[in-house]
Amino acid sequence: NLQLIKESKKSSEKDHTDHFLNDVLTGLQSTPKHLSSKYFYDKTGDELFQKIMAMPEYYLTRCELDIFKNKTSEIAKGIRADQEPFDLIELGAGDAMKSTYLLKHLSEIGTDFTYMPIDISGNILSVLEKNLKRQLPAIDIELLEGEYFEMLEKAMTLSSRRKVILFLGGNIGNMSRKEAEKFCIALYQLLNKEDIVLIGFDLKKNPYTVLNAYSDKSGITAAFNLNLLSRINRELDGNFNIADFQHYESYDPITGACKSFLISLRDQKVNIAGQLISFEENEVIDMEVSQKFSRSEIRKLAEKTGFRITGEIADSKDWFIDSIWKV
Ligand code: AVI
Repeated sequence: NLQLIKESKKSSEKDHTDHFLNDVLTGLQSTPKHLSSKYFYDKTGDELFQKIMAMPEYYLTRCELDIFKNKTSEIAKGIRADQEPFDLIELGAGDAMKSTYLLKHLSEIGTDFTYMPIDISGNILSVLEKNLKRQLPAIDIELLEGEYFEMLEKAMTLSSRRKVILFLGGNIGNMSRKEAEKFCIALYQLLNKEDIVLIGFDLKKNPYTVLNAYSDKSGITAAFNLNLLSRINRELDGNFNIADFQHYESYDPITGACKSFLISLRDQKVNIAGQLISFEENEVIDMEVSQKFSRSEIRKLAEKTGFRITGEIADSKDWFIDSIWKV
């Protein structure tokens, strides 16, 4: 009852590198300069993100864990676990630490479902597989290794059962407003009438609480950002001098945008795969947005992209919500 399905050959390692190089050069040749935080997660980045999730300042993971641990039956009700059998698809499942609580509950109440975690990292999927085999040997699992939409399309062809999509962790906050809308519309177009989506949103809260979560004194978030420059050095033959860049975090409590930048500490030229990129002293690279939402902003996003909100589960502090949407 376990299967691994990978991306088709057309997405080979070389294609990934070409894509990465192209995005990096386009981003650094733009004004203002930018890089995509989706590239944060190589092996070192994965490890740094694990450390971030364990930091006392980084409340997001603990809040959503609170929901999955303590409000599991509410989630089960929200996704209509007592109705027809379904495929439970998790986008960017990672080690599935939070969703394991739901899987355990669903199997205890005798739900008929197949768990389909999607992740770009084969490494983390094998960790997940090992954990689940040990903890929940009886559930059906299809591991889907690849990009979200490519694997979602694959999942749609694997069975005709209704789909429940989990998109946890506040990952939607790492998209710009436009990207988030495009993502939701694409999801809406792919899904059918009976399908359900559960999305994790980090709520607007005391601005200091937000800012502190992304500007920790231990410097882990700084290292997480700077690791992308090291990754460019490693994988794209770059020669960034990491000590010449400094992390800067900002939070705008009105728009809810928490943003990460790297500041160039001097005039410098960096070579990436033979291309020279010039930086002025104090010029910044826009690295990441971690968008915070109000409930009305979540409602607008759902309505604008065709969905209907059918439920909402908050943690005990009311800092984070899992919002349940129906097609
Ligand atoms: C994965 N994502 C939801 C994290 C966030 O909170 O935006 C990534 C992160 N960046 C800095 N710290 C954590």
